[in-house]
Amino acid sequence: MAPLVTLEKHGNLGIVALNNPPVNALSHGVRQSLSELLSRAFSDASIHAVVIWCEGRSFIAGADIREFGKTPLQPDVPEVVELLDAAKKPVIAALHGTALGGGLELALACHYRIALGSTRVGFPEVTLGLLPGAGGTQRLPRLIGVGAALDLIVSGKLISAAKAQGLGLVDVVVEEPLRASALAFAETVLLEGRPLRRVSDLVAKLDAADQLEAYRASVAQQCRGFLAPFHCIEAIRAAVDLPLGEGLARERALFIELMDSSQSKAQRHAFFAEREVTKVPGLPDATAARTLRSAVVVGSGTRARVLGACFADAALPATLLAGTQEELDNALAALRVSAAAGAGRESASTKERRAPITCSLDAGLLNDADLIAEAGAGDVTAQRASLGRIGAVAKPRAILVTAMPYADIDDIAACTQRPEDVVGLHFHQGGAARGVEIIRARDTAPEVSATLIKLTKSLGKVPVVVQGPVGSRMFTAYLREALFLLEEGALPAQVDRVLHDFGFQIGPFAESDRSGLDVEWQRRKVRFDSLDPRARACTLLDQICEQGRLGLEAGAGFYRYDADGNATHDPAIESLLLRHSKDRGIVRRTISDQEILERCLFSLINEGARVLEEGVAARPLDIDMIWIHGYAFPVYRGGPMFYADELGLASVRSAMLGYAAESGGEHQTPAPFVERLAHALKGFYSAS
Ligand code: T1G
Repeated sequence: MAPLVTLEKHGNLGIVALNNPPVNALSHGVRQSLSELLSRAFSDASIHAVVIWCEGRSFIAGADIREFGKTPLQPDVPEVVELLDAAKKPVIAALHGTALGGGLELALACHYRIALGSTRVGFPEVTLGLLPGAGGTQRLPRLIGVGAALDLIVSGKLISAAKAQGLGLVDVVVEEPLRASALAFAETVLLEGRPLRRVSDLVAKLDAADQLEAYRASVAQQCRGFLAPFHCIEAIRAAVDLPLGEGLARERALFIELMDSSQSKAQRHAFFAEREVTKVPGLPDATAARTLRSAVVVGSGTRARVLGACFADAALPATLLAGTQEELDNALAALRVSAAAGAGRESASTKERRAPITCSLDAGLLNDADLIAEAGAGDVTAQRASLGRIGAVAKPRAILVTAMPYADIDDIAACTQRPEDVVGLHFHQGGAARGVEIIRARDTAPEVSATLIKLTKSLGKVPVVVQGPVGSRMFTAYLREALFLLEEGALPAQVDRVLHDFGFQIGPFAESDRSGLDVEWQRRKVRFDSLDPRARACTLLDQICEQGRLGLEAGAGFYRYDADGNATHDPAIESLLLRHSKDRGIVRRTISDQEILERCLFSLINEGARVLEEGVAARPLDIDMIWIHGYAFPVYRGGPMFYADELGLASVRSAMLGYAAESGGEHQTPAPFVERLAHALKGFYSAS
């Protein structure tokens, strides 16, 4: 195996090169060798300057996250950084790819930083529930100022080399080849006798006395519930208030607090789950995708436009196939409105690669399209008929997509007589969220799933391959329990507040109003006969929808909405609830926030257990990725299945049994999988 770190002499220069693919993470082995070879270079009198650079696609992307939560091994990253900081000869860091976290901290301890133009740098630790724990919170504000350091460290965002140069974080942006440019730069430093610019010698000053408090207030809303962003601010405060040594100690203490926190454990789980989720069991990585040059979306309504826009953003020319001239004109007008609304918000790369999206009445387009999505049919029967027709005219190997969130994919696939080409596609939150479900039928060809994974990943989405609708199914169980709580005495605002405080952006009722109550109502109607007696008798959704209160777009649902979409409590809903409970013979009671939280979450988790047991989702991480990236389940709780494991399934089970006894609902009866795991003292992840 190639050595992780090498030291090579080049004239009077020493080149320390790392080689730890794929991202040169600072694993224990790397730290040991780096520390040893740097010491050697520093003590070698024939070496007058040192260049640090990395082989492969990237400079150091930080500490090795896989080592977190395990017994720390020395030297740790701070030790290596302090070794560099103490260097008595010029050290130049040569950056390419991504220089992140501990890698950028290492570069900050060097005297000069040069970078290729394509390099991106940043401190993503906050996205792992951590903070830069190797001097980054102390050196960065000294070098680029408190304001810019707060933005970089609290946001976790990556910036370009050009922006970094503008901030003074990078000294020079160089051309390929990086190695030669770095050596040339080092020789210039020696030739010109440039000083050893130690960032540690600089001072961090506030731009205004209340700068940190003001910053804390400015991020309070977007960082609601998270620990790490506020620990970052406190660490940067230490850079201003304390000498470096004490500041580093304060940073370390704050870092360890976060490292030991359940939030960071959950966010690290989410980091690896997001990478694992596209390694689909039974779908070899090497599965070749089909070539897509054109897409036709049958339909012109919201769902069709969302799909068309996503395809176009993925550089796939898309045509919406409308049924009438009026539909076509309306679709074109709506596309213009959403394009205007989205203008300026999309990234430069999306804008650059966006393909055209058009509308047409020409059904002949179905004969040549590489991908055809059915997004016009209002119900399952119409969907079956439409895809049957499409299957008959589409060319061989064209991919046939159903966009109906709760359709039985195998039933739909059979209608086309070519089930191997059929797949379901569900962009969460109308494409606004990163979550996407790729729903494969029993006979869907592997390359069809691979093609949609590739397409949705190119959009920056997190695709999850499942054997049936997962997110919408679990949401229905979650909403059903919330509706039962309304029958028993709660009000929509109370339930939503409890789930909002737990960390969801919004609660189940505001969420349902936002996506439109007609979707859940339609689903209830389709499944009515299979519902259990309590669910059938809970007619709240029917009563509300029959009044035309279909949610935000209709101006009223569980809440009333003003022209700007702001929700207000509606006494009409409260009277409806009081009347309904009375008609059902239910004596309304005061329900605690804890009961509301547990009954809603445990219903979600319990349905997740059924989804796993039936094999609709293959792994608990599939469910966690759907809920974190599709339904804004708080990432610092790791997703519903991870959260359940952290609570302990035995205690989840006993709480559910308690609620089942009280409210008599079979819904709180633990699923067989929960029973088995709880008895075995296992969790969803230890079972998988
Ligand atoms: N440690 C361990 N493994 C890592 C890793 C890391 N830092 N970064 C990536 N990997 C693995 C990843 O799991 C995947 O593995 C493979 O590399 C390719 O990654 C002391 C405490 C660098 C932008 O948070 O953001 O430093 O799935 O698929 O899309 O203050 O990876 O192939 O088995 O994501 O090209 C801070 C995390 C650490 C950066 C590349 N650093 N990484 O994206 O590839 S904390 C980070 C990324 C720290 C110090 C603190 C991205 C990337 P596998 P990938 P990519």
